[in-house]
Amino acid sequence: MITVHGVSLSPFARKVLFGLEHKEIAYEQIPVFPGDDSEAFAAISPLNKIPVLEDDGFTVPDSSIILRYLEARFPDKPLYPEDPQQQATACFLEEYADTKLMDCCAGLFREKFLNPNLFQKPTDDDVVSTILNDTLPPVLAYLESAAQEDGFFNHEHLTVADIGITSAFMASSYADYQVDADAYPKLAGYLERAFGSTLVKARFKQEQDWLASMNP
Ligand SMILES: N[C@@H](CCC(=O)N[C@@H](CS)C(=O)NCC(=O)O)C(=O)O
Repeated sequence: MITVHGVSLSPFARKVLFGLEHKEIAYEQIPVFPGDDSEAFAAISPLNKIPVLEDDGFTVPDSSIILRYLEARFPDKPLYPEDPQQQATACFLEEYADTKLMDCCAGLFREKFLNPNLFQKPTDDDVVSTILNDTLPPVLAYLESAAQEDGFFNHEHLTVADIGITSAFMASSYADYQVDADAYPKLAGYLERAFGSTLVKARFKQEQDWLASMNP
């Protein structure tokens, strides 16, 4: 049995859940929160971060490494292009989404959703303004230059690039952030297609159900 350790609203746990759901692999989830300092969690997550994947007693941390593991273990419905250059590009886009893009999207998510709704802390408007005006625009410009006009982000089938990029923008959607379609038409069009997909709709639904169970 496959088990994911990590809460669904973590953008990195979300990447793994996407991978499993795309490949139609049954899994269980243990909702470990970020910052869990238990000995049991430290034993399976040396960097003390979620997510961790468990497969019949074998454990592997880090969303990108987990997706690689899932691909090797369950090759059907591949997440990586076969062509080496296209594969490298998809992996780089995943890395870019996990770092540059995630810093912005997770910052908006933390300031505008987590802090006021779950942590009873006010939104820091200066942080939000710095992200929106300074940090995010060059990231959006790069993604606009890399996006396809149609279909998936930059390949004929869904890849880890789609998973990373969509997962980050799902985080910022909780902060009511939307990409400006006039300024970034290819990226906004891509996100409209991605957010309209069955995979993403089902993921949002599971996250909403989990949130509702936290605040009955
Ligand atoms: N590179 C890691 C990043 C994972 C990560 O940063 N997870 C966050 C939650 S979204 C976390 O556990 N943070 C806790 C901490 O840094 O102490 C991955 O891709 O899985």
